[in-house]
Amino acid sequence: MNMDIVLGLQWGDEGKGKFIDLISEGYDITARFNGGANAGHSIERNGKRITLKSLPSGIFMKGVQNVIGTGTVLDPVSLKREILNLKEFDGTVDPEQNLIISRKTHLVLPTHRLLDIFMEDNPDYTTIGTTRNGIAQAYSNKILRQNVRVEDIESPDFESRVGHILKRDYRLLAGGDKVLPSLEEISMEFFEAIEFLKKFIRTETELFLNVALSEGKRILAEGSQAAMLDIDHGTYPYVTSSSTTASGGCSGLGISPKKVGEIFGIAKAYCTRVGNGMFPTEILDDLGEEIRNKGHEFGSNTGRPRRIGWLDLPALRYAIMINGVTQVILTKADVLSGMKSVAVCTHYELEDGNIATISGTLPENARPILKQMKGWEGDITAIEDASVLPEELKDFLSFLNYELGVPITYLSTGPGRKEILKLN
Ligand code: 2SA
Ligand code: MG
Repeated sequence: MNMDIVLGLQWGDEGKGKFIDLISEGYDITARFNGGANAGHSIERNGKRITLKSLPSGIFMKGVQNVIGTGTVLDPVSLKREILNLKEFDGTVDPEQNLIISRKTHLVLPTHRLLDIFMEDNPDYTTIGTTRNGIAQAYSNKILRQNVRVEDIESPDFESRVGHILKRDYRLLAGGDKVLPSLEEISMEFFEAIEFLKKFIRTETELFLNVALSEGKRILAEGSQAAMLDIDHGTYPYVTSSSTTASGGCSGLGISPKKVGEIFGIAKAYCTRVGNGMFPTEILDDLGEEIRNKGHEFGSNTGRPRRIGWLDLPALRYAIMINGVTQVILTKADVLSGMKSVAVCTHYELEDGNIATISGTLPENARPILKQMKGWEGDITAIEDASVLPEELKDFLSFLNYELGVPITYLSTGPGRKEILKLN
């Protein structure tokens, strides 16, 4: 059996949660391979919405095992809050039975979060526009080989090791002008959350997942953030600190690339981005505001307004290339309904007169070239048969199919759980 991967192709918030929710019934295991509490995967249950942060989307399903993989970073305080919230939202969920955490996952410490805020607000550092969850600080301490992992919580010297790191970090933080919570306060909250974490299964998930594959079980790897936020291949430095791409799925879970099956790439019919960084097709006038409001484009955890832009084909082709995407899922076309025309960036014109049709960065002084396409009218959310979609939307889809060279297999037609159409 193979592992399939779902990932975002733009700057996040493409609607990964909804698609995963649709297909996860066909899988035995869903697994997170990157990121942590910075993610926000929105899922609808019984007409109500919930945003998952560190938990995989199959957590609602009894028969599905949910893995928090080695490539993620885990904030015990945030996880505790997330699980308690989830139980309140749906009394039937039981993560003690169907959540499996990698022993090798690195922990996010309370000072990682405080250092993230400190660096974001300090003019001596580049402001990235992070979610302020301490993600970069946890990953960088992992790379420095100075951090603690889930397996360490059983060690008799865990408290003293963490205590040492917290004290050391507090000395760094003392240089800032922020009023800090007391060390005792954050330590207590952290160690209480560690006790809570002990209720859940912790194991060598590499082994668990590979054995599962050999037994014919189906795994869905669930990417967080998106290709253009990848630490290596994204728009550095305005990226997150993990490997968000398909190869990150393999390294983050310990699965061979030979065992990967489908790679589902999720893209919105327009683009959004939160945080700083290049955004060639950004719409800076009232239209951007209109799309933001219509599409509810605000950070699902932080509430930050998302920047809006036209669909960027050079960036999308690049994301499809580096991920080896086999199917594209297009979301939020309904948000553009009723517009007279819809634009798509087909290529960039470079300063030297050359053009770029595929690019992971906007070269200095390049100009995005927009193609105007006829917009579509009417409410498409109720449509259950692709053949009756408005002709202009069909043209838009065929244009994208042709330009991307990968089939668009699903079209999300509205925010609701069922509002998604299988194409062909
Ligand atoms: P971080 O916190 O260190 O990972 O931030 C670094 C950059 O990565 C971006 N980033 C995101 N972009 C979109 N959505 C994200 N998740 C949440 C959501 C965000 C929220 O689903 O809405 O609630 O605001 C996410 N996580 C990280 C971030 O904006 C920085 O550009
Ligand atoms: Mg999100």
